[in-house]
Amino acid sequence: MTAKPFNDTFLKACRKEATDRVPVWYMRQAGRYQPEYRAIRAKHSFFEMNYIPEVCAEVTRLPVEQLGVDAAILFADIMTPLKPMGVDVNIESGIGPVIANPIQTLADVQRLHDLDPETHVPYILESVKILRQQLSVPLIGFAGAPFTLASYMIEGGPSKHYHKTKAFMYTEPQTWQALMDKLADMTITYLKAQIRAGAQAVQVFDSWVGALNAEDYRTYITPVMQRIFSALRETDVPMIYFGVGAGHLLKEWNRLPVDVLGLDWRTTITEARELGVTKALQGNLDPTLLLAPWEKLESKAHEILEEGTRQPGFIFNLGHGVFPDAKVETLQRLTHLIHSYKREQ
Ligand code: 1CP
Repeated sequence: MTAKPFNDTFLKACRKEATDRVPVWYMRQAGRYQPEYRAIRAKHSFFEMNYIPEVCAEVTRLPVEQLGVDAAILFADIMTPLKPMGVDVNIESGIGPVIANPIQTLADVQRLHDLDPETHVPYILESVKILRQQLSVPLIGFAGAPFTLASYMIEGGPSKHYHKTKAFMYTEPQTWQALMDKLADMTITYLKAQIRAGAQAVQVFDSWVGALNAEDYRTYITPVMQRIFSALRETDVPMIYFGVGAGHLLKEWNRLPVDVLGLDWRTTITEARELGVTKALQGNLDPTLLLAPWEKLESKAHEILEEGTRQPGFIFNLGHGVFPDAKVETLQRLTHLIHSYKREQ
């Protein structure tokens, strides 16, 4: 069997180079909507799937083979590196991460270990190496951003309003800073290790940072994100920054040394461009449309393709992750639609 030629459309789009078709991948493209995933998950806990590189690689490859997407994202969670740092976290089915020892004091922050990827998460690096040999599309490594990780560590699990997190930030600014610094160190070290092992792009998930207004973002978050992306600039892989409901932060984000900004469905690509965003863009189909009639999904996907392809530097994705009740066939059909799209000149 001859190996497939390497498909670099995703990497080209990250660098704002012209591509002959629009690249696409989906956040949470590996997950419960796939019967094959559910069968593997029935045999292992979430973290066990991380610990066994062959399982991790299989689950990572599944959507590439099944959907024909243009990038793979390493199968892990933003919580994966926190466990060896001393965070007692479990992924509970139907809930998400649940933390038994939430952060409350400076002593709790100081007790967190520094991450040493080679000793703490060797299985992640091994999975990256295996995947690089198996894949003919780029492999995206990823990490959670400090605000989003802190929200789980302080709340003890998923949250709606992040009120404990924000109260902590306003009330204990020095402890908050210590926590941000610790998490930023981890993010940099972890992503650099993934890149050394072979990750060809990285995405930093700041899913919940949209809970902050622009002024608080500038005060409490910009410096730490600036530090993370500047440190990663030393590598030459493209960097993507994503958050949900963060349209009001786009001007701030556009000043960060990052290559691609991930949008959710609340901000259109045209609106982002009108705000002065110059980076490559990724997004932004509302994932609930995967559950809508095909005509509705098709017309919105078309609109996004037209907006996105007005200039080079566009990667089709959802505005957030695939829901467990989406259908594999819908994602296959959507991928085909995106790949067949030709812009009318
Ligand atoms: O294909 C992929 O994208 C798989 C790899 C992946 C990634 C990139 C998983 C597997 N999780 C993540 C990132 C992640 N995890 C984020 C950022 C992206 C996003 O906003 O969705 C966040 C916020 C988490 C935290 C998390 N882990 C949640 C969300 C909980 C909440 O606050 O609403 C959940 C449900 C998990 C568990 C999880 N992680 C990944 C999967 C497939 C699952 C479900 C596990 C299961 O089978 O029970």
